[in-house]
Amino acid sequence: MSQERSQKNGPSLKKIDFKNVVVNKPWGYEYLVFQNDHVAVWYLYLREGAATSLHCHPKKKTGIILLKGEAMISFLQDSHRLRPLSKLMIRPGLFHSTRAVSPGGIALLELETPVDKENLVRFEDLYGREGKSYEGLDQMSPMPSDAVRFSVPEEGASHEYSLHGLTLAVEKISDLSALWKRDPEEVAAVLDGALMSKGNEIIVGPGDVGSLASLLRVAAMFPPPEGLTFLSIKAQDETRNAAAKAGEAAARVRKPASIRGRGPDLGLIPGLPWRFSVERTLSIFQQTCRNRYFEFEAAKFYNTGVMKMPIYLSVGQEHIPASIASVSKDFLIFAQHRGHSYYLSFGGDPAKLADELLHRDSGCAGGMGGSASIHDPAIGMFGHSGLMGDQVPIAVGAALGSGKRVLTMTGDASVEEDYVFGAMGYAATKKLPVLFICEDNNLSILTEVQTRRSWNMAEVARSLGLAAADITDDPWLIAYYTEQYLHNLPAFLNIRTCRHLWHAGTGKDGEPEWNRFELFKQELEELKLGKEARRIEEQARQDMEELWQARLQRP
Ligand SMILES: Cc1ncc(C[n+]2csc(CCOP(=O)(O)OP(=O)(O)O)c2C)c(N)n1
Ligand SMILES: [Mg+2]
Repeated sequence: MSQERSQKNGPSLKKIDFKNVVVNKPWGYEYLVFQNDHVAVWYLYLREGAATSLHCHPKKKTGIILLKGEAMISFLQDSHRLRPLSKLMIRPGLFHSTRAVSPGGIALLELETPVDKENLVRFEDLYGREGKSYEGLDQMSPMPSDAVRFSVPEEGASHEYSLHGLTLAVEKISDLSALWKRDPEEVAAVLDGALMSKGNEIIVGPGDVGSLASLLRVAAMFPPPEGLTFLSIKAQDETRNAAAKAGEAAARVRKPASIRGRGPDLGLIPGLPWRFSVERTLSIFQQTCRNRYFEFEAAKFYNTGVMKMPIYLSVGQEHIPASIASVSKDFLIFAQHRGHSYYLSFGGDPAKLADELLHRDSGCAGGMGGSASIHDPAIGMFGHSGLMGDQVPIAVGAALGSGKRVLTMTGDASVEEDYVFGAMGYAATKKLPVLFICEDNNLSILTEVQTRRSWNMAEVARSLGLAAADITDDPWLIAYYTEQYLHNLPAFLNIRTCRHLWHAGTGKDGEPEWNRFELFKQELEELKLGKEARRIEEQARQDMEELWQARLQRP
């Protein structure tokens, strides 16, 4: 294999002296900053929006330290957002890709152990390099004179470097106890020496990256027999102050999750949006926008009098099914009167929904259901009868009879019906695969929850034996719970939300308690996805405007 590769790419990589070259990549560049017999340290720069291939090193472990900008690191199944000075270890064989998500691009250090540039398997690549090996000589240029190069100091001394508002130091030390006075948040990466077990096995060795505090904790019990050479990284004071200010600003926007009760923060998990991939976040937002603008267009035409039946719009709540459907669309669906966004999110055809509201034969229920009874066997969605809450026992019966996974949605009022409790209890007893969603907009037409009942539905569901949570309508939080609960059905999710328009019809009673659509967009700005979000919203608005125009032009 390596012979074949050296024939195609020129000399074997083992013969190239990486100390003197910069390797140009389609995403930016990288160069070697340090190498000894155990570990190679590379400096990588990625342009904004660029990404490394989804690749692995079957025989190498990789330590990553983010120095500048915000990165998204993706694995086969999940992604994590990183900010400086994030650090992580990637085991041999783990596929990963790093993407620059901040405007100035990102800079990072990668530690590879053992040193072997040929040990690379590319799986997916934005630049057509799938299955190809490391770059050849034609991609290399001379190292610039200002490039950082680490060198190892004398015992007890350190060599310091300044980079991206950080101080990096290579230190050689035999007695680590002197380091206890230092900031525990410093990053430490071992370059030489190791912490050894009593049985003489390496516990922490070259290429391992972590916090200085954890290194010292382990070293107190398992000291390095030969001392350590390690790289330490800490923020310079001005950088630290700027980060602290940014943190305070973020904390002002977001109240702590400990605030219980109805509100936009109930049950929020700090940092959750950063754990979602950009693609997934944007697809939830896109579906939300399509649902929302479908409703706005429907409202416009309702106001002209072309629709003869009442309309139940989901504006303010339209992102809830979008979030649930981002986890799985594999459900039979039993919603109630406020069901347009369920139909659209779970794969319903918007043209058929518009036709249904216009009472046409071509509607999803042949024009006979209307807004309150959206029905389409094509996507496994069953129309509501009008008797509040009766969709719940019917949904449980469907799960029992079909063995399929079922989603049933109620409001905070319909969930109060006695047959809902019996059906939930039966689902718990028979362990039926039903996800019960309550869109708790605090209103039964105009009557608030607190004037109707003193109990909490999530507690009732828990007492019946279901997994249950009472949360705000944050889109990431809904997706998170849906994902958790899919492995633990039956389960109940009470989602506190706000209806922005009248119970039936298109009027407005005033400002909603909170505006989740605006909060969603604010969070997207914080995630640096504002530009993409604006494009998606505008596209959805246009699509829905055109769709409704086209429906109305038909006879
Ligand atoms: C058994 C029954 N009682 C009363 C009604 C009249 N009704 C229709 S919708 C509604 C309020 C529904 O509130 P909720 O379930 O919270 O859903 P939301 O409209 O808030 O989305 C009521 C009282 C009904 N259709 N069925
Ligand atoms: Mg309600």
